[in-house]
Amino acid sequence: MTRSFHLTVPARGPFSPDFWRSPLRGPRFTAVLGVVLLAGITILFVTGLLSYAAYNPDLARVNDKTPGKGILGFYLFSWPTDPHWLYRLTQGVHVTLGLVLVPVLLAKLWSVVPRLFTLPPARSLTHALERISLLLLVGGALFEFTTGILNIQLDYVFPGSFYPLHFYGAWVFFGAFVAHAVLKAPVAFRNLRTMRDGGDEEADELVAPRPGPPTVSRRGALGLVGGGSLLLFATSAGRSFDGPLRETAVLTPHGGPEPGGGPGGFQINKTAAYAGIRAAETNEEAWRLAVTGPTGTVRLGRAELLAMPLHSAALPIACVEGWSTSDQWWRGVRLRDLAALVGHEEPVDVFVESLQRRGAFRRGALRANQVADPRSLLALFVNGEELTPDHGYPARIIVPAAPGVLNTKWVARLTFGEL
Ligand SMILES: Nc1nc2c(c(=O)[nH]1)N[C@H]1C(S)=C(S)[C@@H](COP(=O)(O)O)O[C@H]1N2
Ligand SMILES: [Mo]
Repeated sequence: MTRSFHLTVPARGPFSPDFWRSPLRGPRFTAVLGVVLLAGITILFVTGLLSYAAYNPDLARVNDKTPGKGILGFYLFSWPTDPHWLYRLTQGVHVTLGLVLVPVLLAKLWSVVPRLFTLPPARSLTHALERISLLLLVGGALFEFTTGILNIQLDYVFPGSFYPLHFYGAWVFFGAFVAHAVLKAPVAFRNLRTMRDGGDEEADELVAPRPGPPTVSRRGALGLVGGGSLLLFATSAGRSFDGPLRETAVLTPHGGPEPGGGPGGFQINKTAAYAGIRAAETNEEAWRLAVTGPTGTVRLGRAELLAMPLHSAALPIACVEGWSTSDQWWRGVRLRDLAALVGHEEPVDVFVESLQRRGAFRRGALRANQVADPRSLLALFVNGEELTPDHGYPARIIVPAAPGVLNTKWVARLTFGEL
């Protein structure tokens, strides 16, 4: 009588339905949280893919070396330079929404945890497949949220490897998420409809057979989750603004040290000291910018750059970590003028190298459409004064709508057209 084996042996501990007593659990509670996650995680996935495209990962393996991203990079496109706040928006949404969804995700996992303990582990092949996909779903969610939060909180715990981890993880997670949504969305929406119409809750294995006394109503529990999300929003959204609003972002570090006041008084990511930039290599006598193109290499000191036509552009810094500044007034030489100086009249890519010798951001590459934009500058001034050492003196890149990481500071060399 093997067939009835699991029915006759009483299940113990978390495997027993009686172990889970909360009267909150049920298909409706799970459905509300599930529908919020359906919308939220879809936005996270799309803005995440956009962020990856904005990073220009297919540029000569300079910006990103994720191996085998080939197939997964099928959608990559030239990131536009308009509107100039585009990355500020998409990445602000990605990071802020990711934080705000944490209480919803935790509540959702809590609401379905009894399902982890069903016996027998698999009733059939389809049931086995469904459970494996759930492992990928739960594991993928925990992995993506953890790596994302570590990246913004602890300042690149896995420098360089964060991108491939978060990128591959996102595809595994989203694959499992889509399968799960296709299977469960009809049930979830049916439950929400009967709830709206005041009908009874269906019998479901999520409902505790012998529930304990309630300590909080379902509405109250959802309120707690929503309150938690609101609190996270209120303490992190300020990272996308300057001035007093940024002070409200108490939960999340916003880049490097406090920037202080004055023209350079906006967020600093890595200081010159941290990057190992010495004044002896940036002063007027020592510093020469090397610009290379088909006609050869020219070396320009600051005085020669100042003698070229100077242009201004109001542009923000928008970091992959989700923080951003409002528009700052940059002034400097157009990248396309520097390209023309070494023989490129047509738009071309550029490879940018910094004086910085260590760290992930000492070099980067920009696409032709970014070089061509008249607002893309090798900036020498910000907000009416010389760049401060921490903002990249003697010269830095600033490009509209590009992620902050591409705005290389302390530029030493520009190589046009060889990517
Ligand atoms: N050489 C160099 N350039 C760099 C960085 C760096 O660490 N080294 N950080 C980048 C990143 S990640 C960001 S968000 C911006 C921050 O610029 P800011 O410090 O002037 O705000 O600079 C970028 N340029
Ligand atoms: Mo950044």
